[in-house]
Amino acid sequence: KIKACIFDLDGVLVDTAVYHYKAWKRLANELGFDFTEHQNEQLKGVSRMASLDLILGWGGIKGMSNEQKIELADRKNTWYTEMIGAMTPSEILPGVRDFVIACRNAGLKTAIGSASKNTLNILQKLDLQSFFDAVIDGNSVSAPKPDPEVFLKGAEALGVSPADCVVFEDAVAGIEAAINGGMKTVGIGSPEVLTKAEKVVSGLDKITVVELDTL
Ligand code: G16
Ligand code: MG
Repeated sequence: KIKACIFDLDGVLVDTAVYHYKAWKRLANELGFDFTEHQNEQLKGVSRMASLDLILGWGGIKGMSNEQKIELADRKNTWYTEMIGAMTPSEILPGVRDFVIACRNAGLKTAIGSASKNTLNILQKLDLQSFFDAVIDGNSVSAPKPDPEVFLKGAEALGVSPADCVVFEDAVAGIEAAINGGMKTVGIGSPEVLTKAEKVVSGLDKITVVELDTL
C-alpha cells in the first residue's frame, strides 16, 4: 500500500526547464556557440556542474580550470535566479495543487526530491512550501540521479519504506533513480521517452490518488 508521494520539482510541479534553457543558452552564446532545445533535454534532472560539462562539450570547449567553470556556473545561476524571482503561483503546472492536497487528504506523506539548489526559493515563489512534509534538494545530496540518494533521503525523512513510495519524475535519470531505490514510478511526460516508468501521464491533472494503488 502506498504511503508517500515524492515529487521531482522541475518539470513536475513547475516548468522551470525553460528558464534553465534560456540561462544556459545565454552562457553558450557568450562563449560563442549555441545548442538546441533537443540537446537541452539531456540537461533535465542533471546537476548544475554536470550540465555545464555537457554544454562545454557541445561547444567543443576544453581545458577550463575548475575555477573558471565555477565562475561560468555562477553566471548562469545569476540569470536563472533573476527569472525565478519573477515567478508567481500562476506558473504551478495544471492539477499540481489539487493532486498534492488529495494525497494529503488520503493520509499520504508528501516530499520533494530535486537536484536543484534553488528548490526552496522556487517553492517559496510558488507558495507551495506548506504542502510538503520534507524537502530534499541539491543542497542535501552528493550523488546525482540516477543514484537513488535524493529519493532514499526523502523516504527516510518521511519515515516510510522505499517500497511504499511513489516517485513522480519527468527525467529519464530520475525514473532510474527511483527504480534504483526500490520505489514505484509515475513518469510525467511522454511514454516514448520515459520507457521505464510504471505509468506515464502528461501531468498531475491526469492522475488520481486512487490509481496509485494499482501500481
Ligand atoms: C533540476 C533541473 C536541472 C538542473 C538541476 C540543478 O532538477 O531539472 O536541469 O540543472 O535541477 O538546478 P540548480 O542549478 O538550480 O541547482 P530536478 O531534479 O528538480 O528536475
Ligand atoms: Mg525534473
